[in-house]
Amino acid sequence: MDTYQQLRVLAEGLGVAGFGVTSAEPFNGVAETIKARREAGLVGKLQFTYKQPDVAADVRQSFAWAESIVVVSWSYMPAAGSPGAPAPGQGRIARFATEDHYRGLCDALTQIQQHLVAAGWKAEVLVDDDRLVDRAAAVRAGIGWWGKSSMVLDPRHGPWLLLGSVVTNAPLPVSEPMSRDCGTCDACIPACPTGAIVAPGVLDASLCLAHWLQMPGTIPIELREAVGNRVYGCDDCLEACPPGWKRLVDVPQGLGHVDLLSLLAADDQALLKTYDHFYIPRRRPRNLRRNAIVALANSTALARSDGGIDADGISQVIAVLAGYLGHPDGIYRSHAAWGLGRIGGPTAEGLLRYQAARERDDSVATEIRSARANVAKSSTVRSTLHPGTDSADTGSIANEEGHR
Ligand code: B12
Ligand code: SF4
Ligand code: SF4
Repeated sequence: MDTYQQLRVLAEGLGVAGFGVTSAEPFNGVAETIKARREAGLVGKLQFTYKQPDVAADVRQSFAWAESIVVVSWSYMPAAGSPGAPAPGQGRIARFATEDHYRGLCDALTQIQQHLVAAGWKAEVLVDDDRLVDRAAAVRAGIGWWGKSSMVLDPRHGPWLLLGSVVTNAPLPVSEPMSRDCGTCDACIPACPTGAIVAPGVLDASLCLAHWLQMPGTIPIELREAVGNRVYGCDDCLEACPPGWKRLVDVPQGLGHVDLLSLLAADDQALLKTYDHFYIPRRRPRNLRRNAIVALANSTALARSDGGIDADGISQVIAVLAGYLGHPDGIYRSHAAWGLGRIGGPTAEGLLRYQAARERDDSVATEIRSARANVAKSSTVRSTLHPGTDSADTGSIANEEGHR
């Protein structure tokens, strides 16, 4: 068996979904596309491959000796399961992160690397690395095709794939790209809750929820309702993708749920331990709590409107948000203010009024004003449509102050 065959047999034995090889030549048009998207304002706050597009589109700039790129895909379904119906107070984690699904992929890549090194070649593993656009390598190595959602998919697994590569100086035979595309399907485009797929294959990351849930700072106010109960990642464009539907049946239900109140009560150390496999900038789980605040408010507001939560449940949520409204960190205060505005009711209004009088940070003060306007709007709508519905929420500010 030649080296290519040995690697293929090894990879398949390790359970990869797809295996292919491409040359280490630069990826035509990729650096230009990234630059054009940056210019057009489509990349949000992304760094990663967007930092140095010429490097990410040409592995030889990082590994001058590179001849070939061995690419594998790894399917995380059915292991990642399905979240099932949303429940009040429960957040959702996208399937690729329900556990560390990269582990199997990285183990397989490491064994491929070790095999090459043992045979006397140089080899480096690259996964989610700023020095390689993984999808460009996968498409050229014939692992799948570039979907209109911008995901790489294959006919057997749909888009439920993670991708990784081993760059080597071994001169391996290259695979043919797949002769498939999405055809007339465009199901992922309307499935996106924020309209982030602005044209086939073109993602506006500044509208993508997966992007905002990873990034530090403020989640744009106009996207927060669309965040729904998501805490990390978003799967809507993947779930809409017909080639992946067969992977959604007969999977364990109820995975990827997180109890939002517990998450918000946990300390940094506990969060870093539980969510070690998430991308957590500077190892500060602040984004995770910020996301959980937004998810908790959305989940409570929805449950309240369909009677899925009682007055005690609402008081418990408001008490937690009140704690974050008094937090020294302005990011928590602004998102908690928004959350209280989203839930509404006299207690929320009282808390917001109380904090408005003390707030020294202009951007948080603006958020509090807009949250109070939301409370006013929602109570007008509630009392018009359902007279008396605010009566369950009779808590006073004095009650809530005990929780700060
Ligand atoms: C930055 C990044 C993100 C950003 C931006 C995503 C993006 N679309 O670029 C954010 C944070 C939003 C993100 C989200 C997700 N990501 Co991400 N992400 C990356 C990262 C680090 C770089 C991606 C990159 O360089 N993009 C550059 C741009 C230019 O590429 P592109 O958008 O695909 O553009 C190409 C297409 O538009 C195509 N094209 C051009 N014209 C046309 C026309 C048509 C008709 C078509 C079909 C295509 C097409 O050519 C362009 C390139 O030249 C990679 C890891 C890596 N190092 O590569 C992971 C990676 C892409 N992410 C991954 C995953 C799993 C996700 C999520 C599914 C996670 C989740 N569930 O929340 C979502 C999916 C969102 C989506 N629809 O893409 C996987 C994707 C695997 C796969 N099967 O494709 C990767 C490869 C990580 C990995 N190692 O497995 N991600
Ligand atoms: S990940 Fe979610 S927000 Fe991003 S493009 Fe897909 S459906 Fe839209
Ligand atoms: S939903 Fe349809 S158009 Fe979108 S990536 Fe999947 S197959 Fe392609």
